[in-house]
Amino acid sequence: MEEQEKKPARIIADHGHLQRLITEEGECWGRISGRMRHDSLETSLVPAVGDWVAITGQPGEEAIIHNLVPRQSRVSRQAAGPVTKEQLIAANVDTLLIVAALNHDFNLRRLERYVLMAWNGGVRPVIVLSKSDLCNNVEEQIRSVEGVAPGVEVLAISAVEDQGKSLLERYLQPGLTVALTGSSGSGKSTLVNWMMGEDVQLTQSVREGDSRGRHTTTHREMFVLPQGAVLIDTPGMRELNLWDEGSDGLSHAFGEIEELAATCRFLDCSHTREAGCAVKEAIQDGTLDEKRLSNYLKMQKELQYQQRKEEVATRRRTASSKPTSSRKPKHSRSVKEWEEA
Ligand SMILES: Nc1nc2c(ncn2[C@@H]2O[C@H](COP(=O)(O)OP(=O)(O)OP(=O)(O)O)[C@@H](O)[C@H]2O)c(=O)[nH]1
Ligand SMILES: [Zn+2]
Repeated sequence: MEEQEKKPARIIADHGHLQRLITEEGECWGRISGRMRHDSLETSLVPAVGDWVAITGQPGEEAIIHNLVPRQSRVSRQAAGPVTKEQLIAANVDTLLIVAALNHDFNLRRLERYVLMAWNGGVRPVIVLSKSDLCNNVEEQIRSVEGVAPGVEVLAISAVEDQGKSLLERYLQPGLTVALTGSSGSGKSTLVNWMMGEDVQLTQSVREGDSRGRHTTTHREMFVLPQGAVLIDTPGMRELNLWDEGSDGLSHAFGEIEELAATCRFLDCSHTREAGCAVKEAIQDGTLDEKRLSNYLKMQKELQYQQRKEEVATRRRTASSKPTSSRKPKHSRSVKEWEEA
């Protein structure tokens, strides 16, 4: 058989056995080649939304996906369930827009977790406080969020009053990819429609008036914005268990705590009861919030736990030569409903 020329494509939706692709010639469906599927058992490299791939096929036909281009960055969490593995939410993302509504008591600890997820995957986080029209102390709220996200831009917008769009422009230039995340009801779909300048995504208020119910509505995942950037609207997350591929997100997200920790008297200080603990001193003199420290310690523990589980799995795999897909942790842990925490 004649060797077909491979062409680049990007995955715009993941339907499991079929992938929706965008190519130079337009959109088409694609299927992962048998070879690639076989290899993915070893590598866990399964294409996700945002991935660049090499395909063959004629326009108008179903394409075959042969290779995955190495990822520049990733938005990912730990998959729910007993097996320690990554769940990739979006690949090749420049900026993660973390949306939180100003009319609710937004949870600073949850924002810290989203920020850490971004840094862990090599993605720049930006916090977008939505519905500013429903809040009368916007500046104060921005300051309090900035306090838990050093080095992260925090901005306020209102889609209803068309406020703040210009603040987002720098993340929306051609060639860039932005992803959207945040709690249900924070205004993500409204933000997509507002940025697109037309109703492309169904918002909660529309869905509620829809007799077919919210679960039957289709949800598009990728858009090309008028500004030129590609926008990925990620599916809602009820829980966010962290995943780190070694990007050291903690030192990005909690840099000031790690700097303090470096000056503790003991190298292995746990910052709980040791003498000469600079972190505890900072809490006593009010420069560090105790809740921020405990969230840091909690997430650090989660990531260490992930690492240990992976090490155990690797050792077992080498012992039994099992494929990656059957990596089992020593102990399984039920996932928390962190949204409600
Ligand atoms: N006042 C005001 N309401 C808004 C604004 N943006 C969104 N809303 C309302 O907030 C509600 C939730 O908005 P959605 O855009 O559906 O929220 P979502 O984050 O996409 O929700 P999920 O799809 O469930 O994840 C809707 O009733 C919107 O009309 C805003 O800027 N101001
Ligand atoms: Zn200490």
